[in-house]
Amino acid sequence: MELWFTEKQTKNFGITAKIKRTLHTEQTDFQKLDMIETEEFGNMLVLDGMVMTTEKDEFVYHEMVAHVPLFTHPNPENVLVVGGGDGGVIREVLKHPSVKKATLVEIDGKVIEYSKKFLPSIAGALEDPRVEVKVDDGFMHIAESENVYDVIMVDSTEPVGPAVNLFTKGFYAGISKALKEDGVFVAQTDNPWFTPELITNVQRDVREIFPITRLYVANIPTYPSGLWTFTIGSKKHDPLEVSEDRFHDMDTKYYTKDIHKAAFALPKFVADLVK
Ligand code: AG3
Repeated sequence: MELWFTEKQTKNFGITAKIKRTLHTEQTDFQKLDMIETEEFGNMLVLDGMVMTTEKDEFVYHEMVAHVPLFTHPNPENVLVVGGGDGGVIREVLKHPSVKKATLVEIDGKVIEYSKKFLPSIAGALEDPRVEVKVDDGFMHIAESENVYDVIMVDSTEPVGPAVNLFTKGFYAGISKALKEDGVFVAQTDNPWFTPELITNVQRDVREIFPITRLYVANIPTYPSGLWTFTIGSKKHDPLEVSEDRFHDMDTKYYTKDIHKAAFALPKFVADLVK
């Protein structure tokens, strides 16, 4: 019998993948966790029915969350990832030689545990000595941090369930306080086809707190609509003004210095959301 997994991305539309086998299913303290081996995208982490990452296309999201803010900052040494328990963003962060310490604050220890088990090419970096892993509430961690981080990345789930707080203006204000005076932050902000208001609202809130606020996009086939957005807030450094000599070679599959610039060129209907 053929088994298929469907994420209902909206009430009326979904994405479907043929299942080879289910590797793990569990209701954690925070969410339903499924690890599925799919025919097309390799192992896939699903939380509350939503695709979080797959072995085949994870590199796009993880590279674009990490490298855009890290190349924007001239010397990122102390970096925080909120969420991202699969370890993909941390793996990319560690490619920057300037980074001395990377802290991961993930609320759900089970995400870390099963990513290490079934997504080793993504989660392996969590064992690096520069990494500190905290199983804790990212919102609280931010509230308690002041003037410590150069770059903060918010690799959250959708603004339902455990991540609701991570899409509030209070959280962005906390991030600003947790950053040093020339800090940069980025958050994944969903897609312009099914959640346009979210993009507009986050942009409005971040703009009230950070002098430089911008939106960029990447193509991620397993996420709703395939066109994903990221909102960047920066105190001093403009991601569009990174000098050529700051880019250096890096082992990536999506991010390049041309993509860094091109990602900020928005289709008109997306640009209209953040006018
Ligand atoms: N975090 C953002 C995933 C959002 C996908 N949404 C959905 N499938 N409805 C991904 C975590 C990867 N490190």
